[in-house]
Amino acid sequence: MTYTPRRRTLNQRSFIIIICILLVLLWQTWNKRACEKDSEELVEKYTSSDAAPALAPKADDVLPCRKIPGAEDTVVIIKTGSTEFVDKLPRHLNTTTRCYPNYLIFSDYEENYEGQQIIDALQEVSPKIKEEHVDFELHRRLKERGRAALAAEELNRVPGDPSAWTGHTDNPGWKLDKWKFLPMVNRTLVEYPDKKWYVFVEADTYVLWGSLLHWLRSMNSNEPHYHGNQMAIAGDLFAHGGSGFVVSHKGLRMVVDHWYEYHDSIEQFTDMHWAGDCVLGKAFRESGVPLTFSYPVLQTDHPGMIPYTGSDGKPIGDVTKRPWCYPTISYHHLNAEWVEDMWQFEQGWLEDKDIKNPGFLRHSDMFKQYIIPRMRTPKMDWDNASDQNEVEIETFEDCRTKCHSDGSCLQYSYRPESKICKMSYSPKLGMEGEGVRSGWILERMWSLAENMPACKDEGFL
Ligand SMILES: *[C@@H]1O[C@H](CO)[C@@H](O)[C@H](O)[C@H]1NC(C)=O
Ligand SMILES: *[C@@H]1O[C@H](CO)[C@@H](O)[C@H](O)[C@H]1NC(C)=O
Ligand SMILES: CC(=O)N[C@H]1CO[C@H](CO)[C@@H](O)[C@@H]1O
Repeated sequence: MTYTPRRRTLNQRSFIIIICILLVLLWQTWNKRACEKDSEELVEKYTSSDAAPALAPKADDVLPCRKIPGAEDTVVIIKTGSTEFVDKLPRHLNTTTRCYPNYLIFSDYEENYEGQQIIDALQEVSPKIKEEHVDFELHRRLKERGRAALAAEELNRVPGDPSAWTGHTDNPGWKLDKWKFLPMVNRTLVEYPDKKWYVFVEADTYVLWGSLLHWLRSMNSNEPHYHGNQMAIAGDLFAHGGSGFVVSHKGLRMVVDHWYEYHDSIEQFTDMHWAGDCVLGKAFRESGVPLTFSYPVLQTDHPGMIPYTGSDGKPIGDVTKRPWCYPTISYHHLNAEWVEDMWQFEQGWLEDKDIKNPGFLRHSDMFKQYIIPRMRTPKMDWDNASDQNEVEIETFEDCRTKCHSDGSCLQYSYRPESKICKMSYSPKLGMEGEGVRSGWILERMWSLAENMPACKDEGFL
């Protein structure tokens, strides 16, 4: 099958649909965003901020992923923060960034980390704000004393702690985050003034590089493009930062010009706002760069949490937006182990491909090639996201039997402490979850995959 990428236009019918989606998104946003934004944490193992001499580039040009057409024309920009840095960034440096001929890393503290230059995204914020604003307390501390300045409670996260995946707005790293976006975008154009595509991600985002480049090859970077997973806060549409967003050269130029002109008022708006990706989205709109809605190609969530079907196990009602049929490019909320796992998977996927045209992955491919093989039965300390038909039962085995005897049950989870058995009619891999044991019925997963109605012309957006 070949897919002709098509651009979405807003006719009246889809306008009504979009309004509905917006209302739902707005609701979700207010409910979730406040506590969902990336947590910024640090593990004690961080040792020093001593600048190491720059290392010679690693021999990465042998990796097939570097040779996919379009790689040279694309810059990946990773935004992180000092409080989550050690937990999340090093893994990217030995996996994902090895595939990127061009990339930049922005944080809230400038340093040379094992040969990797980290840019302080806040460098261009107005001096008065940096010196006086309460949000910059952490930034001032870092500047003065380096990472040793991070307080114990800013470091006390255990890797894999699920609560850390949902973030907390009182984290000083989070308060700084919203200020990073426009200066980062501005600096990116300074560092790479003539690339075609700029892809902005966070340290817990995973991008399927082959799929991404396939998508970019179908678009014209001389047009103003800003593609992202659409969200709205108080009527301002924007691309969700954690899902990653894509900007063409033309689009970047336009927003940077806008920033140059409206620097002060944008900073004032940033001060009143809490979401930097939203502030940036507004700047894109005001500079004349439209947002292209990119759900479900770009995802806000973890690969284990993608809803491949409705909660009843049936194909999702809105057949024009079944993730099942769409290409997939990004996921969010991945810890370092997942980043590595996805990267290894993608390298394997590329292995037997023609590197000049490796094609792309759909969500349905991911389900069959990535998700099902990881549903190894049963897993301890793993929450399979089963959430239906809760019952109290004596043992894990009883829970398993109960699921098997219900023809629609696909998976189950058991919490020995509370003796709660949960089942689910929709397939999800889930993720790490302490004190939960999970199981899946693989034959049923496979037959669900085989019985999905054929896809139509879902392509890139
Ligand atoms: C990356 O580093 C981690 C931690 O040191 C290691 O476990 C992993 O095997 C490395 N991955 C690759 C692809 O080199
Ligand atoms: C954007 O970057 C340029 C080049 O470094 C710099 O001169 C300019 O001040 C920056 N713009 C703003 C608004 O900070
Ligand atoms: C990841 C996830 O959604 N897990 C759900 C699975 O079930 C537990 C209860 O066992 C829920 O609290 C979780 O939300």
